[in-house]
Amino acid sequence: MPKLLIATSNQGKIKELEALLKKLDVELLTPTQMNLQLTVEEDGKTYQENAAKKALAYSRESGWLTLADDSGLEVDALNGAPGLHSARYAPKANATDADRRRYLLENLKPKPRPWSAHFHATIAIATPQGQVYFAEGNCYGEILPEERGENGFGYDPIFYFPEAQKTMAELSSAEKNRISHRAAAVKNALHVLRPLLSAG
Ligand code: ITT
Repeated sequence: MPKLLIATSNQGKIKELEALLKKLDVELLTPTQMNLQLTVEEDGKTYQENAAKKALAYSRESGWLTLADDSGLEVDALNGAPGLHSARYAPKANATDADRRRYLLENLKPKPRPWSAHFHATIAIATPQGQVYFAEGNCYGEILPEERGENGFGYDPIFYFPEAQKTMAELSSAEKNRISHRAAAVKNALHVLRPLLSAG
């Protein structure tokens, strides 16, 4: 069976990507399973640059076809922040997801509602030969002033998805995996992934 390394240290992403890639005939590898601990500096100016950096670093190190995800939350009233910096968006060191949600709400407080926003995901697929392919996905909604729901990760408890009338954290994982930015990006990546895996 062909193998695909998922180049992320974010457990929430791993869980979602495992479910989203289940229909492919592929054995998924994780950095932990492979004892890979790489530090990739995410200093790119775009999601593509950061996703490519992660995918190429892990692919080079492991020798396997590798998929990385660079994603973020873009809030219109904050001119697209936290965006590329979503994972590091909080003034204090060692901040948690909860700290980042609190900080975002503090910054939004003076702004008039509704606080429209979208999640973005860029997936990069790197081959051991060093080629990189990209796929993108978005999910549109609104930031709520208080948290709702226990599922998901990151900004999910404050991201309201109007079509379901629920926050991302109130959706089941199966529901989130039907509508999320990551689901859309994976869907767009399949036409590249399938031939790469069967050529593998
Ligand atoms: P890797 O780089 O190891 O993949 P990371 O968490 O640092 O893990 P990113 O640099 O891509 O990944 O940062 C994405 C951040 O955007 C993530 O940490 C969350 O804060 C937020 N985010 C992305 N997708 C999300 C989702 O589906 N739900 C909630 N928050 C999300």
